[in-house]
Amino acid sequence: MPAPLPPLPTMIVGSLPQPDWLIDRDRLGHQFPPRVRARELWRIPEQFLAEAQDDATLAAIRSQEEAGLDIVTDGEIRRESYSNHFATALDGLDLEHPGTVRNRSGLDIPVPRVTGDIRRPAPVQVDDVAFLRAHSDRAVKITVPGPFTMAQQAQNDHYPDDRGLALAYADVVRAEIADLFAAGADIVQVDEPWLQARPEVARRYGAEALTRALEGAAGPVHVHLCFGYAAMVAERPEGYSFLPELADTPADAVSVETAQSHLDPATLRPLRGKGIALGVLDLSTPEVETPGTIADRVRRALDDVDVDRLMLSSDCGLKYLPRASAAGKMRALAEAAALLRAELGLPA
Ligand code: MET
Repeated sequence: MPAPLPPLPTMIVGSLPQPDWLIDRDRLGHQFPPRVRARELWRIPEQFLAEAQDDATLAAIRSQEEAGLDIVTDGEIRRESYSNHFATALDGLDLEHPGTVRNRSGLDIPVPRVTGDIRRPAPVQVDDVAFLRAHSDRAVKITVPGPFTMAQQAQNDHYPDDRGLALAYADVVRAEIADLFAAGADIVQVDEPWLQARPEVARRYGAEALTRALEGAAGPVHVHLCFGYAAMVAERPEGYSFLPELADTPADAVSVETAQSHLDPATLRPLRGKGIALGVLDLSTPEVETPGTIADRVRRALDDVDVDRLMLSSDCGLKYLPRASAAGKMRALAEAAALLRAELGLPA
């Protein structure tokens, strides 16, 4: 069992930069993250790929530990994108003849075409979480794409309506969450960035799909919302278009970006009672901010969130940063937490 978490525990949203020797990073982040399979991006021949991914994952785990983070992830190293790894492992899809969807940058992107009932033939990330559990004594978090986001990143040629598709995704996510906790996850994070990208649709069935996916979870589930990777989405709106709606879902904590969006922390008030994973690392620049700058971003929010339920995180995944910059930012985050604990009289 990992040691109990300190106050203001630190972590990242999930991904870390993958090594250049493992995957073609130029093509990976060229336009938009892959939504269908993208085997051609990996630089390692099939027979050695799993071993190479394990080795790179180990490096990702160690870099978080060395930085001093309290909760570690697998860096999402084995995935081409945060969502396609899980989404393309499901049944009910025609991946050979993809559909298209317009993403939040206005680009038409190839996505899985749903042609039958969405089912999960086998657990998808259980081995990943078991590997993580086996290689770190710290608390471990694993991420899965959320049902609403997957439904938006698919072309529905089967279900009578998109709500039906989202609810079908919710059932497979719920089953996966159960397996991930059973395999040793301390926290499961459900990534739902499209709740923010498609707020009108989200208001119709986003909370319903999420609630169905989280029902009966055997441990703490975080829900992450953001405005997209800085590498692909430059524009940061003033505030979240979908956030108070999460108050009535069973999410234990909500993960939001505040560094790049300069989010007004008052926006978080309706979520009092839930944990908040506050994104305080700006990923729009490789420059490593000082612990003092990060601590200021946290101080801004202290009147609006419960300090005993506050966690410090990155705005989004660190996937598209240079590796050295990601390492520096994680270290600065851990140092900012130490500084704040001392200032607030909290145990280290
Ligand atoms: N868990 C994902 C990551 O860390 C979240 C992506 S949301 C666009 O990259």
